[in-house]
Amino acid sequence: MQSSPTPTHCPYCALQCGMNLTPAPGGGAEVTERADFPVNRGALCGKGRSAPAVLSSRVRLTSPLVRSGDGTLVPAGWEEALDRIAGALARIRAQHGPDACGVFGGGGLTNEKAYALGKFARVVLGTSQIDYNGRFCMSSAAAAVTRAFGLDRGLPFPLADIPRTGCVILVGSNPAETMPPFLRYFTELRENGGTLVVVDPRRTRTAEQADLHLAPRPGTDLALALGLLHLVIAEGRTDEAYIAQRTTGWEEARAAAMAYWPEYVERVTGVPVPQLREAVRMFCEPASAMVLTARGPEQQSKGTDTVGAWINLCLATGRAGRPLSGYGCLTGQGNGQGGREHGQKADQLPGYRKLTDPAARRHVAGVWGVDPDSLPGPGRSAYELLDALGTDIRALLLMGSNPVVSAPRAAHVEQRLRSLDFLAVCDVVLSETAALADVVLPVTQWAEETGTVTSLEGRVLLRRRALAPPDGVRSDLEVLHELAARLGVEKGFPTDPEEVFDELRRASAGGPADYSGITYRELARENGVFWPCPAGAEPDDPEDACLDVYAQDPAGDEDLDDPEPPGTPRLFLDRFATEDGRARFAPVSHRPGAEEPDEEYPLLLTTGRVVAQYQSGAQTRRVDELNAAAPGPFVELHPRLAARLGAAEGDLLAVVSRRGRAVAPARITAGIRPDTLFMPFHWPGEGRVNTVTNPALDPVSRMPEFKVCAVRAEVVETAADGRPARAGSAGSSPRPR
Ligand SMILES: Nc1nc2c(c(=O)[nH]1)N[C@H]1C(S)=C(S)[C@@H](COP(=O)(O)OP(=O)(O)OC[C@H]3O[C@@H](n4cnc5c(=O)[nH]c(N)nc54)[C@H](O)[C@@H]3O)O[C@H]1N2
Ligand SMILES: Nc1nc2c(c(=O)[nH]1)N[C@H]1C(S)=C(S)[C@@H](COP(=O)(O)OP(=O)(O)OC[C@H]3O[C@@H](n4cnc5c(=O)[nH]c(N)nc54)[C@H](O)[C@@H]3O)O[C@H]1N2
Ligand code: SF4
Ligand SMILES: [Mo]
Repeated sequence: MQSSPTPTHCPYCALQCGMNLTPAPGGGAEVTERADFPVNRGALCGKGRSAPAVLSSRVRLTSPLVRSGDGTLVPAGWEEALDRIAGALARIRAQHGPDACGVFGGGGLTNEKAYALGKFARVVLGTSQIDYNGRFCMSSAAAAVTRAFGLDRGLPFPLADIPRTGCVILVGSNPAETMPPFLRYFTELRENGGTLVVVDPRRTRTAEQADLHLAPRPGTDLALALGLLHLVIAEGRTDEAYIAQRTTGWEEARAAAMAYWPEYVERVTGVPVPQLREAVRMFCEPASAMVLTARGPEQQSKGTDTVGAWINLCLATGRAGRPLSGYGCLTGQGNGQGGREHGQKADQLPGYRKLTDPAARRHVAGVWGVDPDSLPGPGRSAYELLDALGTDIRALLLMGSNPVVSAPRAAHVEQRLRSLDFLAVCDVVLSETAALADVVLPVTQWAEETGTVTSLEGRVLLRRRALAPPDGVRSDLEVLHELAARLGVEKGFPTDPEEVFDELRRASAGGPADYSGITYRELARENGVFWPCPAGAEPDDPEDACLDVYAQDPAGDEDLDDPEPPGTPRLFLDRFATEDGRARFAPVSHRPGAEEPDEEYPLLLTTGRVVAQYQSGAQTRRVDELNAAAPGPFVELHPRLAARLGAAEGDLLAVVSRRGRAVAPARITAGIRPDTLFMPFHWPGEGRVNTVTNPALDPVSRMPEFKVCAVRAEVVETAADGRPARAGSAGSSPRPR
């Protein structure tokens, strides 16, 4: 009998494209189009289409592994593996105290898993040492948005608003590679007469679609945004009435921007003055406009201030908290939004509550049935936690990340992981990090388990179980349940995701990210619910589950292709979520990157993504068709720089920083600045760019500077004959052009 398709969502990025999944007769599953989900209308990128390949037991783990006497990982039973983990955590906690046990989570985990992991750390282990890979992803935007608007939801409006605004400035985001189905929103924007401005040091496939492409030197977006604000002021384009009614802090922000004369900004950023003026004109002339940022301006040691400067530009021109206008951050991971709301972050309790807030501690401790005083305080941020492994943190439980490939200064992080007394990893595959563990637990994944994720729009979605997992694997929730029981906490860690979600609803009730009005029943009926969604009178009544009172269509009665979904699609239209309801300007000034080029390291390196690989590649490097499309790392560089280095297409280049070196073939393109190299970060080994990257942290968000560091480059082998080259490094011995 043919099984019927299950409507669900892609396991990868934050767009959370809808898809239908049908179990295949011989095992595995088939992806088919799900046209009713409005965000992607059936379109998928190659990763989504090929996602079932990672369900196959040929590429995944189906048995726990334990480190044997001779140092190798060998298959073991679940009881033995769980006993070993619980035993090690109990022993290390008894010897060194609860903070000697660390926990590291991921923004790909469902809301239920992220919630349970945070609760496990605080209630079972009693440790403050928990953080997650989302710190590497969106924390600077989250910090800036919280500071400005009082509430962090990546996009405060639905994607459906984008084609109807007048202009979008897209800063350091490359959706042509990172979210292909999202591009149609920009195509429609331009068809409707709106304009697209792309800010990226590279002429990406996204930049090629723009009306205007600004190519700043990496790490100078802060100066760029200040320069645009300067021009807005100089040209009299500020919205004084809006500033007076809806904001505070303008005078200081204004004074700071006055120092950023166009000619000075051109010198710092490399963006010509006429282009600055053109960007301001495009942004200010239409009735509405948006700024969207992604990792380009955020993954900097000044990411929080940089996003603050872009928000300032929106506030000064009255383009926030108004219909079809606003600032938004494009979250990255599948549950990048929900993963940052429910307690796996170092300083946070569920519902986006602060761990330092006594009322929040009382509320959540009440839901958990523990003494508020027993909850630990805030712990270290992701990189700082990884850097402390083997010192005061002796054991680590890791779920949903592969830092050996993805963390900055990765060789050092790898060495820290090796220096632990005990490492346990839950994963679906033997990732480079799992390969270092003392115990590896094989877990179920997206298609095999039910759970919720919150997409980049703030849309809470139900991912349904579509097929049975292979024998030998268990869910992350079962793992936490079993470990909690072994560590003396018998209750409070249910294995049924809906039960966990119902507890999450209560824990989040009244918090900034309020999910209390959202139920599995409603999610099963709807194409998602936008938070905040406080409970109605009868939260379990589907008619009433989420009061629809916040939903508003800004353009009145227009026919939306996405009929207004329940919850709160649009935030801040009446007031911002700050105490006085006003948005706050950030008084920011530009500062250089943590590491600027010098004689020894004369070039800038920036990093990012290609369409066919996902993140550390743990999943996508196991899919043949994706490897065929993107087989390995490369170094993108400009023809002029290539000539100076004596490098031809395909020559092996060593890219060297103060942290180490990565080696990959040259890919020569005129679409990159001549002072900048670009490498994607999806691969381990010799081509691992994170061996080179700088872990300098933003002082507020503690996000590392993945997008800027100083390097030199040299040819180590020519493609033509495979012989080592004699070429020197750029800056030291330039070759004739
Ligand atoms: N194929 C694929 N898709 C993905 C992912 C993946 O790994 N692979 N990951 C998902 C996740 S978790 C995330 S966070 C998103 C990330 O999505 P994006 O932010 O779109 O991805 P990146 O390639 O990291 O960076 C975007 C752009 O920033 C530019 N950039 C570099 N330095 C600077 C700078 O100093 N200033 C500016 N303005 N731009 C700069 C780069 O050239 C790059 O084109 O993608 C999601 N989607
Ligand atoms: N140089 C450079 N480095 C970067 C970035 C960059 O732009 N440049 N970007 C940063 C960003 S934005 C991010 S988000 C990080 C991401 O980097 P990572 O945190 O390494 O992300 P993934 O590769 O997605 O790792 C997820 C792991 O969890 C496993 N997994 C998947 N689903 C589940 C599940 O349900 N349960 C469990 N237990 N495991 C699961 C996967 O198999 C995989 O091994 O990389 C950061 N690193
Ligand atoms: S764009 Fe993102 S969510 Fe959509 S199919 Fe590709 S990886 Fe999946
Ligand atoms: Mo990310």
